[in-house]
Amino acid sequence: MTTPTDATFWGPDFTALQDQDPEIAAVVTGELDRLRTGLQLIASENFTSPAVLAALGSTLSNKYAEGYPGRRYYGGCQEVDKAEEIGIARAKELFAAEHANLQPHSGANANLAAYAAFCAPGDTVLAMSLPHGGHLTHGSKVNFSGKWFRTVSYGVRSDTELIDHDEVRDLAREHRPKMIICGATAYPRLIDFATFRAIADEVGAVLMVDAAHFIGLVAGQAIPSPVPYADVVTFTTHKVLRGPRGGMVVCRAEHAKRIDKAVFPFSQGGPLMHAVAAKAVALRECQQPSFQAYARQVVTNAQALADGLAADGMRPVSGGTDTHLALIDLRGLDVTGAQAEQRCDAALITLNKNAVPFDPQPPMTASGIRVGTPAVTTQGMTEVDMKEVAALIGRAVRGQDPPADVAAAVDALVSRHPAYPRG
Ligand code: DSN
Repeated sequence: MTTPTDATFWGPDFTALQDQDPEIAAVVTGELDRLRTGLQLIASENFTSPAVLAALGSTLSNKYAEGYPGRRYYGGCQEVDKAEEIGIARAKELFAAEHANLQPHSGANANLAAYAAFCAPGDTVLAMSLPHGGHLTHGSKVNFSGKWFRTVSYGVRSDTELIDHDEVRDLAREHRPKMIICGATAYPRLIDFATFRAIADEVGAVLMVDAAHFIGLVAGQAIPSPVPYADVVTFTTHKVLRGPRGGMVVCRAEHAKRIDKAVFPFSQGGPLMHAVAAKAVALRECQQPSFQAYARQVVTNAQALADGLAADGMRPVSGGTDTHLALIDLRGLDVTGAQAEQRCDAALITLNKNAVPFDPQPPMTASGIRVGTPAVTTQGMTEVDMKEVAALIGRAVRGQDPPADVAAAVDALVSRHPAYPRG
């Protein structure tokens, strides 16, 4: 009988996968090779640690645990209870939050829970428009948020490309929303949470901050926290935060019960306890001083990358970045976002096409690209490397050099900073 301490039972056993399912094993190794050989510049991705991956690949995946620690609908939850309690305590400490819920399966689920906690179908919600950098769950017509709620959208100013707080205030006064959402997926600047709080207070709205993109920078104390201002903060755990794929909610104590009920039983069933445990592992990593240095370097790298691209004729929207991402308008090069994404892909540079504010192109074409530095910073790149990355993007986007030549230069760069170094 194998003891419970046997690594083959509690940790990822890749040999078993290779023996029993070579097809899927080949996908897993193929993806690892892809990560190791290219430049990963998608602003919402990162490289999790082996410790996070070990928790994800553990037998905690087997356990049903509907409910919350100490109040489950299944027996045998004594071990997974500990993981969730440890994770909740770490989240509360890290974010100076009164309450934390680690169960949302994703950022979209965390947002669904926030809507469910504070709004009823038909209520008005004021949020940033998707074409100006918002998110699908901030009122898109193809999403539950746009179908079940009356969404009023704000955007950025055409002259500064910064959030138009006058417009937010005017719309809030006119429409008296039940909830105001701030937070974005393609907005490179800091968000003025104090002003959003003041507007929410003036009209009696709940303030929800969707911090998915930047919560890792908050955890690393590289940018200000929304927690003191917001009624509820939702986020994903796999971006700068560098945890497993998933969602989380932190909120004021007065909202704790309604948030917990909105996650379970309203919108989810059994939590993914292997993911909850992996979130706890990531939160501990975020508590280390080295994570603060990492978060600061992510921002330094994004600024260096934006500067390098600007010097090469690619315009950063709003003139630069304060965060982990830059939104780049390519109209100066007469290249669309879709063309740029495809050309970069051929040169082993992974990034995404993205609409720029007031974009004349449809979303699947787009006039820009979004680049982010969470992953390249995890693999140890600095602002010096970002100059080279900017030059490689420029070569790829222009499409004049053979993609294989750019790819060879990419390979040389990433070989100096390997993702998931071989042991
Ligand atoms: N899809 C994520 C992003 O890339 O920003 C947001 O959910």
